[in-house]
Amino acid sequence: MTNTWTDIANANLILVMGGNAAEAHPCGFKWVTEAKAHNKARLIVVDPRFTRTASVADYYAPIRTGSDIAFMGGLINYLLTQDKIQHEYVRNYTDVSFIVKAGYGFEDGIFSGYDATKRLYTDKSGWGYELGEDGFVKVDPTLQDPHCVYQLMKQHYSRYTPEIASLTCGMPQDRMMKIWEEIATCSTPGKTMTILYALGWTQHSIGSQIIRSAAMVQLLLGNVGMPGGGVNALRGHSNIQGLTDLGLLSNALPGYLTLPSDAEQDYDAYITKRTQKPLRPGQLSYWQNYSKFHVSLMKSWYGANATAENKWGYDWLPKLDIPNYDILKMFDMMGKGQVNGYICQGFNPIAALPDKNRVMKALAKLKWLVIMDPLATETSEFWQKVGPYNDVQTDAIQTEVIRLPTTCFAEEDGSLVNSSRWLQWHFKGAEGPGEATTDIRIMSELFLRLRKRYQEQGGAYAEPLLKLSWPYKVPEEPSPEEIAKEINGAATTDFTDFSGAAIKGGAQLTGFSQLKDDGSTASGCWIFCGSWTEAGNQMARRDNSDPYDMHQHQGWAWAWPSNRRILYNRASADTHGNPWDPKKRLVWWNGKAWTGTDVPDFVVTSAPEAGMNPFIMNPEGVARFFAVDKMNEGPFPEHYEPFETPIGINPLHPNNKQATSNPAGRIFDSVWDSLGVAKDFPYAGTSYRLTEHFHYWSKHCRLNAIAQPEQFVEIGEALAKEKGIVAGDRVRVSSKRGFIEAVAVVTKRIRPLQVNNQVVHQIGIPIHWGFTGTTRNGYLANTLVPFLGDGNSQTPESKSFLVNVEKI
Ligand SMILES: Nc1nc2c(c(=O)[nH]1)N[C@H]1C(S)=C(S)[C@@H](COP(=O)(O)OP(=O)(O)OC[C@H]3O[C@@H](n4cnc5c(=O)[nH]c(N)nc54)[C@H](O)[C@@H]3O)O[C@H]1N2
Ligand SMILES: Nc1nc2c(c(=O)[nH]1)N[C@H]1C(S)=C(S)[C@@H](COP(=O)(O)OP(=O)(O)OC[C@H]3O[C@@H](n4cnc5c(=O)[nH]c(N)nc54)[C@H](O)[C@@H]3O)O[C@H]1N2
Ligand SMILES: [Mo]
Repeated sequence: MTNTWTDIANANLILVMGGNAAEAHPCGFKWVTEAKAHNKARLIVVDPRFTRTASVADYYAPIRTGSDIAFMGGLINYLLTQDKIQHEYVRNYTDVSFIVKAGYGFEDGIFSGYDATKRLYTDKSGWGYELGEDGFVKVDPTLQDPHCVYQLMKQHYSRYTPEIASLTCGMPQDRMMKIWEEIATCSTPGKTMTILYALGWTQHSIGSQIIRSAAMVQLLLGNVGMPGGGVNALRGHSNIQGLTDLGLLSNALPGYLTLPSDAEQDYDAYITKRTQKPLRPGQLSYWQNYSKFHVSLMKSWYGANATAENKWGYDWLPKLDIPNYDILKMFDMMGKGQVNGYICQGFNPIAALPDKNRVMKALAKLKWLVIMDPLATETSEFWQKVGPYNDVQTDAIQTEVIRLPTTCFAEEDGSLVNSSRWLQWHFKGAEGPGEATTDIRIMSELFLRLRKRYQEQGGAYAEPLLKLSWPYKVPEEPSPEEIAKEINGAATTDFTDFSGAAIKGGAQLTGFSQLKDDGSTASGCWIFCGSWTEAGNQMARRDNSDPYDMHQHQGWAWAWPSNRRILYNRASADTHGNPWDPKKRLVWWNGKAWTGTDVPDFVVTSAPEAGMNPFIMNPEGVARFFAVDKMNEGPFPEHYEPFETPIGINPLHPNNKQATSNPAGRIFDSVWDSLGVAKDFPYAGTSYRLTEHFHYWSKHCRLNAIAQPEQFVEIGEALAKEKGIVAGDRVRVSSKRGFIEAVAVVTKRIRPLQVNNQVVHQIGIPIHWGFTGTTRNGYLANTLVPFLGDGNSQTPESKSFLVNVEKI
């Protein structure tokens, strides 16, 4: 989230689109209720289904899965043509006046630089700003230059008329206009809209671009950095925010630092590339501190072994031979027999990943599979035949499965990072049962045994293991406190920090501005620096007071970065440093410094006259409508159809087949044959969760199993009638990849939509059933979903795929 859960209470308008917060985030949803009750906020919900969130909305409109960019593009066009934008904000805090390189182009759905055989934009050289001889961006403050971002954006979205948007989304035009008009009222500085989204936006082959289009809307309205504004990802598992923060993706390092590629063997070049100089005079470009964060990380991992002479152990970092080893790539390799063993920790891939049958075949190619989990999961049992639900030939599977039972979060101390970026400490509630041991212990013992083996016998490139620092009191089981302190970071020696303060060697650091690149500081994750200081564990704080009545709660837990609750909050004040509206005050210039109800996201001594801009993580200091070369399918979001489209063409590019679905989506050659077409599978399937279950493990709990005992699918009344299906019938839902059977729930909550002059029916498929646990056995919903994903995040397209439905 750019903002925080509690800040939703400051919103005037709440748009829930691409998520079902009342159901999937029932606890956080209370802040929506709070905004409605005490701020007279209005709630708009846009979802293919009339959800539990929709049931408490002021206004609801249906949308076809996978078409949100058409809606957002139409909205951008509406805001620009009706002049409903926050002018001063847009002019000063965004890139509208920047001149784009002459090489940038867009024709019939394809941006410049596309290589159709590689299905990638291999030449992104035109996707950037024009730089002057002084090294700074060229601008046209009049916004008249046809190649400035404003004109290019206006031109790009002029195609998204209300007619084409409605035709693509299946949302009636009058309903669409009603929502656009209401959103447009938030372009006045005193009124803010917040957007809450989750998987309804991410689980698409164009998911990242949907979210970008929402960010563009919020920038046009001047709603980023504002109380009650922002673009807010409601995250999933209790610590999934922490997972990305700590760099657990294949191409990441902690704190959003990045792993080098094979081509980056030279340490100095690696650092220089990531240390971008400011692109505007007088601007701060915060990533200029990259080397301080990186060296502190290496000192944290390798201790005294990381020295200036060995470039802080740079050679010990893996170098990527391909951009990333995401989960689709790993299972594709596994399926090709290129993976011997797999350690599966707190993950149930056969249930969670798309195309269950493909995943199962891949697991069967492994020599060994280690499962670290408190439960017997579908993945640990993948080799067992369980009626029709897991139809395998057990004796043909040779994979050796080893189960290592772990405790779960409630059986250990530790911290979780929630959607608000709050690190909250939690305390052990019970001892784990039986042989269960903590994940920390299992991983530590594995490491110690591997290290011993390498020490005794040597081996290929042992240094990364042998040089690791392991300073814990009990090496077999470091305590959560020791690890948390290490992640915060400490001085490795006496030193003087940026403010001139003398820091004693061994002292816990108070914040990332103290980090240095000369080896005198260590920090396992720079953005967490400040979470465990000499003053103690900040994550365990539970002060609920709200002195400014702005719902910021600075004393509750600890938020990264620097206990800041709202990112980019400098943008909540105008160019003179005054809040855009006194009721929406976050930070302001008091004549000497930036101060406020939140920790300023800025250089506190930089006076407004100095002209430094608010978005200090970008070298140009402003927010981008034009994504330069950061996205894989183009600088402006463009609507593409799901890979399995119920209408067969992209209404925006009916004559260009190449632009039907995301030209840079994540798909492997072997997958094309497993895709279905509307002739055979006419309905748009979408999968989702229910309050009563958590994925695939709450079905092991008796009470949850009682609350939702049996697998079902949701079918609209009109389609049910057409198919002769009545509530309670058993139906078969099939895709090109397989089928599931379940009870039919016939409902008014899913209506047929008019899309591109044809009727599209949508089928709702909850995800929670499987063949372990105490609910009735069911089929894994992911039997149906295609094995492909988003062009940037590689997230599978679990929200839009083609199915057929038959009564059994
Ligand atoms: N009770 C419970 N809570 C959970 C979880 C759980 O399993 N159980 N899981 C947690 C996890 S890990 C996550 S990631 C979150 C997910 O949280 P959510 O994303 O809110 O959950 P979902 O039910 O997957 O899907 C959200 C909604 O997106 C809609 N949708 C589908 N396609 C589209 C589309 O193209 N456009 C739009 N606008 N909407 C669309 C669906 O109809 C659905 O109502 O929930 C978390 N919370
Ligand atoms: N079709 C479709 N597929 C989806 C989705 C969808 O909406 N539609 N949603 C996707 C999303 S957003 C998600 S997050 C995934 C979820 O997919 P998974 O993360 O694979 O699902 P969970 O059932 O939450 O599995 C987590 C496992 O962690 C175990 N566990 C709990 N605590 C601990 C612990 O402390 N240590 C260890 N080692 N294990 C522990 C649990 O017992 C459980 O087996 O599914 C994805 N798949
Ligand atoms: Mo998730």
